[in-house]
Amino acid sequence: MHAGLFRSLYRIRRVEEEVARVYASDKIKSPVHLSIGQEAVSVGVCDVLRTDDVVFGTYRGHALYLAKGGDMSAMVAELYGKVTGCTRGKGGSMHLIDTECGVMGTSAVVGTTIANAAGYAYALKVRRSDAVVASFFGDGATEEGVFAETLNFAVLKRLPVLFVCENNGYAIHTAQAKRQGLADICARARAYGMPAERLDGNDVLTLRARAEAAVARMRAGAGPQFIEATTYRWREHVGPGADYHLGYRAQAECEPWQANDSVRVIGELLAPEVRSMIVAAVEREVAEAFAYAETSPFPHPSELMTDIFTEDADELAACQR
Ligand SMILES: Cc1ncc(C[n+]2csc(CCOP(=O)(O)OP(=O)(O)O)c2C)c(N)n1
Ligand SMILES: [Mg+2]
Repeated sequence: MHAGLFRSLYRIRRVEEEVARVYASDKIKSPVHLSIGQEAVSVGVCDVLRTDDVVFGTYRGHALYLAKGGDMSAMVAELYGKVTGCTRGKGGSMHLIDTECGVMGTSAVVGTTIANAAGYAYALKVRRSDAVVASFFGDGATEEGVFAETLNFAVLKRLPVLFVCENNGYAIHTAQAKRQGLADICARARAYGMPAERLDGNDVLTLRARAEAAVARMRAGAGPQFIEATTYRWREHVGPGADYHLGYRAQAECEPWQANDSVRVIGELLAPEVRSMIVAAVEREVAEAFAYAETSPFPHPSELMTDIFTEDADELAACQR
């Protein structure tokens, strides 16, 4: 189990470090919201999900997409805007999807996928499936109306949704305590009638165990469950660099998180030769993913008007003119 968790954590860390490294070249045609430092939340939860369980997430979605089994080459090609990307180069970093392995979508619009997750869970319930849905969102998303409405509905209908709040303490540059009258997200979840627990988002083993228990309860029909994972974003809100010079947070705040880095902690549980083999395989995979993105073509201009949602033939014809 430790080897699998380390592999999953390390490949997310390394591909994002590469994204950050090549970003200045302007080959990546998309804003990037990096998960570096937050990987363990996606990895701990997704490790207990089946392929037919699904996840919905946010623009900070590289970790979730990869942890749930999304194809790395298709992700990097998507960031490059290439036709081999997971949305054929049309979505970019903020709109990753791989339905084959249950990554149903991520969105730039804060809070939207919380309701999408409940809708999918409702469909599962109607079909009497025992699959479950995990909905990932940030602490800022809990201030959106859709959060309140969805939690209420999920409890009412006993929907199999595991709500996972990745609480990194900030929405862009504003700390949680400056935004929330009651800075206790679990208390708000409990008020709607679901069990909720706050966990250390660096502690991938505890997260995994608690997610496993929550998923088992949902498969048995217990209805929605809530995990708040405390974590920390090491890089700037959007972009490849650090942002401590902006003054809204101090670098010292990050140091305890870095000292307890989940990638290193889990890696140290492995025999050195096992760790080296995983590291070498991941380095190859990352290099191949970037080579694939570099050499893939851009979409043909004729794709500009494909995959557009309109049932109105006149409107479509107008778009194509
Ligand atoms: C509906 C909506 N409102 C505002 C924004 C602008 N916005 C983009 S990211 C963000 C912060 C969200 O913070 P959080 O949910 O904590 O996620 P994090 O970026 O910390 O992962 C905001 C307000 C948006 N994209 N969508
Ligand atoms: Mg946040």
